[in-house]
Amino acid sequence: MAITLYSYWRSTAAYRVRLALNLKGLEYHIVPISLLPGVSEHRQDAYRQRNPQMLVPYIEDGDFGSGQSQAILEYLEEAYPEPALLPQSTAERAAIRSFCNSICCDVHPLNNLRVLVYLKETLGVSDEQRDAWYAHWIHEAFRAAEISAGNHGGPFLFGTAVTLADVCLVPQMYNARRFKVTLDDFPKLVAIDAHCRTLAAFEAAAPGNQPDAT
Ligand SMILES: N[C@@H](CCC(=O)N[C@@H](CS)C(=O)NCC(=O)O)C(=O)O
Repeated sequence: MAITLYSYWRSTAAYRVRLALNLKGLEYHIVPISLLPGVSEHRQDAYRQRNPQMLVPYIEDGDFGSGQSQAILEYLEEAYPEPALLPQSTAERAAIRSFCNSICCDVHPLNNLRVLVYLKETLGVSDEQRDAWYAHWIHEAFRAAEISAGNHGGPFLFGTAVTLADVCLVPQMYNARRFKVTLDDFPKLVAIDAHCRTLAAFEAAAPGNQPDAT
């Protein structure tokens, strides 16, 4: 079946899905959806008819279609189980999902484009205040992650195999750097991120290597 991913090069949520697709060795076609202010293809009718949530990513796999990166990651794990991005152990799977939620539910929604635009354009906060808001929520989650990062050995977040935890960590690290958040307090996360990015699947998913990167 042909897989199509509606993606934006800088979207951390789309970056997660690109990573999972690459790690599973799946072929897919990218349709770029520009989130650039003034372009906003994700808010236009053509895309809204496909995904009324007006967010990227969105995936189509034959007749199946879904938005929401977490739902897509779980779909891919179930539909294409090999190589697995979750371990066999139920407890470890829960721990990995817990980390993923700390990024995808507790950080990302607070720092999403529409939130940052609302802070600035509707509430009138300065660029400095907006950036402080952004860094604050990153630091909250990364402080917790840094404490447990060494608990499973390395070189990945949960030991010797790449998992969905790394798939969620690396895009958030990219986004933190994009917004110039200091990462000095998180040496273990920095090392894990650097290791992940040596893998070809991560390199191919990187924002700068996407067809719509500018
Ligand atoms: N919970 C969603 C979040 C998706 C999301 O927020 N995508 C961002 C890009 S990373 C987006 O489309 N933003 C458009 C906007 O904020 O208007 C997911 O995990 O897929």
